Amino acid sequence: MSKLASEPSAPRLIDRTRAVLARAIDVYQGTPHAGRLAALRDRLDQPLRVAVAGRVKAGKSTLLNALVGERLAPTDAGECTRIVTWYEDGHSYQVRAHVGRSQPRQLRFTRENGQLDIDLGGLAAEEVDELVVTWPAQALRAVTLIDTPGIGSLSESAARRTWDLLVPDEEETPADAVVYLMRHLHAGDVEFLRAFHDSEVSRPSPVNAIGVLSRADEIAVGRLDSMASARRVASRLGDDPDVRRLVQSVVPVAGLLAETAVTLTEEEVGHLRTIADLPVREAEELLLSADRFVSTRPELGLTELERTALLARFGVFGVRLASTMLRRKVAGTATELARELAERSGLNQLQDLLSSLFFERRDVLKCRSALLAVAEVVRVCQRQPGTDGVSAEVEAVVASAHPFNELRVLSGLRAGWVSGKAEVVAELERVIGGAGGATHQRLRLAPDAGGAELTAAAVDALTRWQRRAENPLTAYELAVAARVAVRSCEGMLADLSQSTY
Ligand SMILES: Nc1nc2c(ncn2[C@@H]2O[C@H](COP(=O)(O)OP(=O)(O)OP(=O)(O)O)[C@@H](O)[C@H]2O)c(=O)[nH]1
Ligand SMILES: [Mg+2]
Repeated sequence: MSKLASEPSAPRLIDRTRAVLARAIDVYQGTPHAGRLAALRDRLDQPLRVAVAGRVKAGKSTLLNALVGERLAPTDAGECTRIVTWYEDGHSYQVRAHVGRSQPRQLRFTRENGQLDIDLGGLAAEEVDELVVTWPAQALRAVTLIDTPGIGSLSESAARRTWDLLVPDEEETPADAVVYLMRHLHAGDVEFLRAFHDSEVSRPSPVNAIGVLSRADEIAVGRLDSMASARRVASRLGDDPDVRRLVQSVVPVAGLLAETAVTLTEEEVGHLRTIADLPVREAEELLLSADRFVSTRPELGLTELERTALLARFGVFGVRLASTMLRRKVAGTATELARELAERSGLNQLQDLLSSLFFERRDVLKCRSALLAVAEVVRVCQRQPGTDGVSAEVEAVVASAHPFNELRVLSGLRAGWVSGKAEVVAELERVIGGAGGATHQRLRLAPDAGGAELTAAAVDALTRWQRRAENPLTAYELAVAARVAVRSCEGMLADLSQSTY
């Protein structure tokens, strides 16, 4: 990541958060909260925790696999889909089950066709609080991913676990951010997201949630233009005021295709070539439906088993798209095909969004989680001497840290509390980091923009926002937001003056 991509004021916030934690650890030494506070301090140095949530069978585990680049999360009907499962980076491969307060148990696992299969060793899914899969994987270095059982699932206890993980009654939220999958928006989704955002630092806040319109290939029943339809639906959802209040953005992703793209095998490409070699019309007829694809043209050279396997990995849309791309020579090799499919599945766009909205803001999101948790300890420990001091420090950081002010303005904009001319509001949202925290994103410049260009644009923006902040005709809320934008511009200029080009 370039130097400019960091949050201008994040280091100060993280230092202040560390200081609050150090004081809290001191004050609550010897109390039952000491361990939890030490864990919170350590968490600041650990990867960001992102949960993948949504209704039953929304495609959560499949999408998680696409993000990791391996088929680790189970996507069948097995027991493990009902257990909250953490996927974290580490030096060795291991799976541990957390059961009550006892020591985590090591579990045995196997891999078949790239798919991880965990043996619960006689434990029932209901007994297990969570599974932790440690897996050396590049994608997990920056982020720990948490797979959750579907909300609204048949098993109430499984749904309850997801709820407890994301919206706990007492403890801190274990996840710093959430990718929320929706197939189409459901009343239950809105309720869930509201509860997730119901917290002190910014209420309600779309800052730590991204919406994914999942299983996007199914929206136009697998037709080749499915992704274009899905993009239209996602953009409508993203403009819906109810949705804008809850998630930052909604992107369509065909998760199954994405998962297959990142784990594509030469054998699968060989099978697709058999279909690509057919005359166009014959291939189209064969792919009219899943049934037809499996049971007609026995002379094709693909067994029923192979065809079923292709459908399970690609879906009808994926088989159609991939075979068309091979036929039209858009992709010649397995590597090229994988790249094209990943792009068209929407995976790359989601990854860009995760990078600019979550990873570049990771310090702010982690500090937010940590301070919320300390505030909770303070709330339940009113009698412990020193509590007042800790409480005052938490409040001071939460109220004054610039990144939190940016988040607050962002929430205000999303909730419609701050309003103004459309282009002014759009610029405000960008300047305070709503489209990503990097300087070029805030100034709407190309990623390779040079220092002089960035500086000139930052100075312009500073002047504009100073004028708006000071103009007596500016509405009160917008003037407050404009002062935050001024501070963001000053932060960018301070960063730019320290960067070397
Ligand atoms: N066509 C299509 N099928 C998908 C997609 N994503 C997932 N599926 C299929 O939908 C089923 C459920 O997928 P999962 O990834 O297990 O969904 P989940 O949300 O994790 O399900 P639970 O954990 O049981 O709630 C599987 O059969 C997947 O192959 C997609 O993008 N397109
Ligand atoms: Mg699942």
